[in-house]
Amino acid sequence: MNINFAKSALIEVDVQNDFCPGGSLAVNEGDKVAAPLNDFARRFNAAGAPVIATQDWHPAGHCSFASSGRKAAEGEVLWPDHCVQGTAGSDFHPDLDIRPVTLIIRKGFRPSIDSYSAFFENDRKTITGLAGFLKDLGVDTVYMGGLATDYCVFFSAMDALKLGFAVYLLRDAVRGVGYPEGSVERALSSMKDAGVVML
Ligand code: VGL
Ligand code: ZN
Repeated sequence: MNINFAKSALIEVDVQNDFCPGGSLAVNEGDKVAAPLNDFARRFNAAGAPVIATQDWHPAGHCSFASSGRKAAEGEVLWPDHCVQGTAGSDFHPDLDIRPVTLIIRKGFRPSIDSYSAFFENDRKTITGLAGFLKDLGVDTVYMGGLATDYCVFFSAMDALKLGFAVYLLRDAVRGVGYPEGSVERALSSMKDAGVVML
């Protein structure tokens, strides 16, 4: 694969303990994304290209937790408590090599807005600042992997396209939640239809 490192960035989405086996919102084989991502991250780093890791970073009692007692809106999923700021579950998985990471974007820290995407929170207006960072560096292409295919990876990839980036999804470096049934397949086909290139 020929990567133009001068204009590309790698985005590693939410490779955190709570999304891996043993975590509170465990994704099947979630830990398996670390090895292929490490490979890419080392290559990007050696070439001087940015490597971004995102971190789901919720305050206790966050509105996305079923334990908050809130009623889910139509089509909304509430989750078990996960990635609470500063807990072991919110740490990057120990298999993820964070040495090549040049920027960590934390999201979902506002008590009453959830944030799946690395670019916009779920109100679709509040920005994380990642687009500005990438554009400032002259990046026009993003390579992406991580967790979960059907939530944070999906929304990040779709937003990246809308923001004008070319998007490559590292297929062996993503795993999905699979709830509701079929959500991984739907996410993959929507991404493909929208123009995400599968690698
Ligand atoms: C995620 C559900 C809740 C994800 C984050 O990283 O895909 N999913 N919070
Ligand atoms: Zn979350």
